[in-house]
Amino acid sequence: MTAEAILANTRSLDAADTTRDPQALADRIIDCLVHRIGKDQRAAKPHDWLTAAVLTVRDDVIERWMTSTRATQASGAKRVYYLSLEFLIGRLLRDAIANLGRAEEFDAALKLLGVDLAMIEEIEPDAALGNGGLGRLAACFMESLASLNLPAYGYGIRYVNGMFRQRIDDGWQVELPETWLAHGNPWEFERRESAYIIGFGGEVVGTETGAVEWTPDEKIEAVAVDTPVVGWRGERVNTLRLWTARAFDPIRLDAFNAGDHAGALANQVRAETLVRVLYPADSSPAGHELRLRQEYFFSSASIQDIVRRHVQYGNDIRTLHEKAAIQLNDTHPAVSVAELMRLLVDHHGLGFDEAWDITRKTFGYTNHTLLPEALESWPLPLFERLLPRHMQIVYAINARLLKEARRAPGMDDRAISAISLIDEGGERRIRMANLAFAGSHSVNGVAALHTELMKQTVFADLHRLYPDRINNKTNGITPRRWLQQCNPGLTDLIREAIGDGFLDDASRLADLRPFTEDAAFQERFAAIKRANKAALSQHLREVMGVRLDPDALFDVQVKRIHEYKRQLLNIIETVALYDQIRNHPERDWVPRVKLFAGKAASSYHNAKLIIKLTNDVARKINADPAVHGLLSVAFAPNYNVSLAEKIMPAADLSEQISTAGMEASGTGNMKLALNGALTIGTLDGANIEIRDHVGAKDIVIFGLTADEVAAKRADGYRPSEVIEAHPDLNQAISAIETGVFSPGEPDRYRDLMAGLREHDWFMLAADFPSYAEGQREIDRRWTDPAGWRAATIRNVAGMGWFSSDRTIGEYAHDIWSVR
Ligand code: 26V
Repeated sequence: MTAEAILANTRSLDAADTTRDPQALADRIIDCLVHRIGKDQRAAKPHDWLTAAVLTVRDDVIERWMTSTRATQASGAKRVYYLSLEFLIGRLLRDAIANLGRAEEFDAALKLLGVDLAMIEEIEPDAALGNGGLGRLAACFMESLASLNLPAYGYGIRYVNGMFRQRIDDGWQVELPETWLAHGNPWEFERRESAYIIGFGGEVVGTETGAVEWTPDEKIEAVAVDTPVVGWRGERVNTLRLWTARAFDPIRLDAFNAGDHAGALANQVRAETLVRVLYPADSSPAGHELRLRQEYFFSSASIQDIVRRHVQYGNDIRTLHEKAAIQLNDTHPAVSVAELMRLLVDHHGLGFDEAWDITRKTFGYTNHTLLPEALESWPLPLFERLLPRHMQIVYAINARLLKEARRAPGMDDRAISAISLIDEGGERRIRMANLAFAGSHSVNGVAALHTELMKQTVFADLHRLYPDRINNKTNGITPRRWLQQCNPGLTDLIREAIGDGFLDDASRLADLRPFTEDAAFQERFAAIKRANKAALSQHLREVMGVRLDPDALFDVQVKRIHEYKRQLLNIIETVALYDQIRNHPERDWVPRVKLFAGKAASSYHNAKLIIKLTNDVARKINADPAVHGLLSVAFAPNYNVSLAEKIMPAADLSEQISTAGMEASGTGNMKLALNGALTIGTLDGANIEIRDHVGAKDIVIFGLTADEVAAKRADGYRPSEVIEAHPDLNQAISAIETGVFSPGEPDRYRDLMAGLREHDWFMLAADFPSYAEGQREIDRRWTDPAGWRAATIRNVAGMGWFSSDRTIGEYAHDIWSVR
């Protein structure tokens, strides 16, 4: 069949395969329940209904999936491969049925069976195979790739335990294992036929022919597990391929028969350990051997799979870059560069130079952070012990790179050592960012400012050597999940106003602009926000017992807990506000709910202390009748994609208050603004571009710029002077450090506050006065409801550009050269 015929076939499927009759769909669900789950309708538990619904929709998805795959095969089109150690996909049922345009039909069918769709959606496990922004971006990208009808595969690891579940015990974070696979996973397909051997350790020897042979002393099998990714309107279904591990030699019978039962199964345990946990940190690499093993395991399996597919379709290995574009999501898969070189040279007999040329044309690398502690590097002895052949390849790449650098004008010894793949200062380490940079034809940042800072800081010398390589691709979010699915009320209102074209082309949201001053539209817009806030309040009342007044201003900061994100700035300002309200009860205070949520890396002491402080502050403020109805504070436990889907539509104010220069982009900032929150933020990451798109008067910007932060640091910043000059700030810090919020343990926050007074690395004190002023500006705007509503509607109208469809369109055109 020709590609056109296959595509035509896909279209005709639209009409053929989907029942639009709820009764017929209900019959199919029952059929699944009986024949595939083995349950009678009366005995079925909520989980059985969920599985039956998933299997039913999955059957329809499979047809499209196969058609998509066949069409790509037949056309010989170039494929995109997105390699990421994290995919924070969340729940999939609503996503699938909404993208197929069948949500109402499923709702009606389940109703006929006495089952509430919303209820079964709520019990679907939230697949949290990621930490935060980087992982969620990968998930949004997968959805946009399918929606833009681009043939793409995501490659990652099928962690048995994803992100930990966070419980708050007496205000402290407690980490519990998340068992998302406890009831099985009806979305996935294990592909035993797609398995690869992954080697570790051993020896490398030269053979008589001059070739090199690596004999690993440990082998683990990587087995593919596929999940379909449904694009908008179901046009294309792509594959998320996650690797699981199996022992190459699962049981050693000799050991077993000799009575060493544990020893006999050691290989299996070792293999399972590899995919057991997601590293629950988003900075400060632990430098653990297991993490490097994970990185190589998934890189090798993915690269082997990509090369096999290329060759299997009859292509010459020398044309790999014409048929495959591989994007490295941060440096976590950077060892893929050496792995592809190994396959090209050792297995396919290419010369080093030719292999290097193909490798560079194939890879692109995305950087997601400039934080020095998050830049990965591996101790050379560890790398060499685990991957001896790759070590040789890294040396060879480095020799070439440094030769080129030495020939370039103006490269002194300092520049050469900064460019080197090997950090020679102290214990020798391999710099994964330099390897990824050297091995790629494109290196991109994730927001305009971040990309500029990449050129000036971490990659300054590499950028001088390769001035055309760094480019910017500002992040985006999928408007299907982050507007249509999470905020159906607002979606319906927008559809009524401007039609539903905005779901295909988010830039059409700009058509909302004529409605900004329309009183009737404003009323309905506000009523939807009010309803979303009431729903969130109800949810938080059920999960944590708090009562939040939906008529108060919902001020939210939801993201990973990190000092650079400055949750502490928000808390200290909350304490200062609390003081002011008590000192001036006669003033007209705007009732506020301060909502926080986010996880702290388990080893990150200060981040965990900030969670405790938030809860200590919440307890005192919420119990104080003097501020009752005016100020309340809540820390919602276990922030994940599903909770984000409830919070984004209910927020009035979005806190994006990182120290300028430190947040690469942010994507929560986009989700909140798209759902009609105003932003209070610094000129950092994508906040700058959000300001440009929504208009400077509809965002509250405060604080130092990135340049000013750098200049202040260079000048010798003295936070104690700033603190003493601002009595509000000083008083709030004093209250916290003397135990006003922790009477049972008055010294609990002494060191944390001393850190502020002494060095304040994140410049919280420097930004406090303008932040507090920004918050009072927010209060003034809130007291003009029509003005507030107009501003939030203009925010929604301006956010179309932040669709991940736009971002992926740019990657496709500028980096991958795919249609
Ligand atoms: C580093 C490490 C170090 C080893 C342990 C595991 C681990 C996991 C992740 C990372 C890097 C995290 C970088 C990251 O998440 N960056 C965020 O990327 C978002 C998407 O581009 C962006 O919006 C955020 O601003 C940025 O912080």
